[in-house]
Amino acid sequence: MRFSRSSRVARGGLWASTLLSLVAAVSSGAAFAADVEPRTDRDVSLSGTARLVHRPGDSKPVIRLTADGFKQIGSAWLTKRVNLARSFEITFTARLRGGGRTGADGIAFVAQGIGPRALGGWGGGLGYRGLSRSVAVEFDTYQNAPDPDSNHVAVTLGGDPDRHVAAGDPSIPLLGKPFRARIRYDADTQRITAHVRSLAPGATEQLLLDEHVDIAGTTGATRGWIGFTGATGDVTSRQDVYDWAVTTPQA
Ligand SMILES: [Ca+2]
Repeated sequence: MRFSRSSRVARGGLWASTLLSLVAAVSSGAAFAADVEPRTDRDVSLSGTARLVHRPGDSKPVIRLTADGFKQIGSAWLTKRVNLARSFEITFTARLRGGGRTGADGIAFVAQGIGPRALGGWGGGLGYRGLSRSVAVEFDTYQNAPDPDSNHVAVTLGGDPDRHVAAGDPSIPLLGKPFRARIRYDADTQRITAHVRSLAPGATEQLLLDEHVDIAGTTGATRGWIGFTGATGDVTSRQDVYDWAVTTPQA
C-alpha cells in the first residue's frame, strides 16, 4: 500500500517535473532545451583574467581563462542560470599550452550556487578553490602536494582541490594538444561521468570518472551557474575552452 502510494506520488512528481521543465524551456529560452554556446559577452559572465577571444574566420569565440601570465585566475559562467537538479551533458574542447615543457595549473568545469562573478584561488586552486557551494571536474596539469600526478582529471566538492572524491588518469596529455571532453550528469541516479579523447581522427573516448555526486545538494541550488575556471601560479599556461555546448542527454 505504501509502495503503491509512493509510486503514484513519484509518477505525479515526474509528470509535474516534466511539465515544469517544458514550461521553463519555453519561457526562459532554456539552457537545456537546446544546445547553448557562448557567442557574445552577454552569454557568459567573465571574471579575473578570463576573456572571449574572437579568432579570425571563426564564428565562435574562445574562452581564454588565463593568458600565460603568472598567478592568473579566470572564471567564465553561462549567464543563464541552470537547473542543477536536472540531468545535463556538456561537451567542450580545451587547449592548454604551457610556455615550456611544463604548464600550470589547469582548468575545471564547475557547477556552483554562489553567483555569476564567482572566482576562486590561483595556482593549484585552479580558479575554484574556496567556492564552497560547488562541484568541480578538474583537468589538472601540475602536480601539487596532494595530487597523484601532473596529468589527472578529478571530481572535487566544496571548492577543495586538495581532496579528490574520485580521480582518473587520461591516456592522453592534457597539456600541449587540444582535447575533447564530455561531462554528463544523471540527476536520477546522481552520477557524474567524464570522458576525454584527443582530436586525432578515429580517436576513441576514455572514461575517466563515474562517481555519485548530488550536485543540487552540494551547491545548495536548484538554479545555479555552470562554467569554467582556470589558474596559473609560478608556472604559466595559456588555457582556452571552445566549442562549448550544453545539451539534454539523449533518451
Ligand atoms: Ca595541481
